[in-house]
Amino acid sequence: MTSPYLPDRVRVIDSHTGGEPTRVVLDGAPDLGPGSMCERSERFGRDHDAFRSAVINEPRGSVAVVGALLAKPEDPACAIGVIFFNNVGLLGMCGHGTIGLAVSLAHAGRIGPGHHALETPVGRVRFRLHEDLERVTFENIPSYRHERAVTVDVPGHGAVTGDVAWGGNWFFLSKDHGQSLDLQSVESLCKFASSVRRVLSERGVTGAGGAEIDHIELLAASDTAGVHGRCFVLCPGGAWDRSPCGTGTSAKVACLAADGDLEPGDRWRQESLIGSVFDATYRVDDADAVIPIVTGSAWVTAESTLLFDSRDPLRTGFCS
Ligand code: PYC
Repeated sequence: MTSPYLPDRVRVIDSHTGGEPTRVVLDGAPDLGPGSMCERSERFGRDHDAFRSAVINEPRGSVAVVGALLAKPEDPACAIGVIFFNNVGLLGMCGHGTIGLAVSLAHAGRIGPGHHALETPVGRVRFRLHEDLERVTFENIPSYRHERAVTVDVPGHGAVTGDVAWGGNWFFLSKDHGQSLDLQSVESLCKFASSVRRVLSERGVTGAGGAEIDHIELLAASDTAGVHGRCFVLCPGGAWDRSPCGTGTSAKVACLAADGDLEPGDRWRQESLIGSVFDATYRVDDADAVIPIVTGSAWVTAESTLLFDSRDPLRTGFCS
């Protein structure tokens, strides 16, 4: 058996977007060979899981961190290619990660303010880094509601109704959950949302083409002036999103648009459990698809070199 690819050192830049961390891998990434970003992402997931885990998991990372692996874009319209990953696997797209990536690349002197295009495994994402080098506005991939008002019976809770929507990841979005969306309740929110996810899977409720719904988004009204909604998002590896979740905000915008509750250009401001806010709107493209446009801010928290000593029994990380 060949030993997994893991260099001795990997340089990273860490940031947080509304409290949710992103770790951009600057060097030391495995060679993923030729092909589309989607093919290379599959190769990364299949052949380099040890690298993913080593960079993102404890003891060098945590369950909340999302990694961004830079990869040469295939799409000539894109100057940057990226594969997002987390504590348990890969993400199609990541909104807070896109904002963190943009601010981190600016910090590293690789991009300046202005318009850029990013190739992700699920499509092209355009973004604008604002002059303050903190704010980023990204235009997500086409987002849509797949199923409206799906009701499942969650043991110990009863009927829970929500929509299934795509915003770059698959979401079940519910306003009808009976939970209190505050920081003190985070443990019970995680348990509740995990039960919802399990029941959806058991009942065969999926995204398009049988795709697993791996994000659960609970929504409520916000008490903050000028903010339209508050959310809790459970991510695939059991972590909760400290930010308002860029792909989750996109999925919400797609549902609002489908219900006729948000017109193109109107604003939807969504806050997280810790009060960080994403400002969203959308446009309709030539194919009549909803293109969510999301703005948030990120700050760099560290420039570091991760060290992987071959004698360290935990060099490939662990997930608690
Ligand atoms: O911001 O899209 C997002 C996201 C997905 C998972 C964690 N954050």
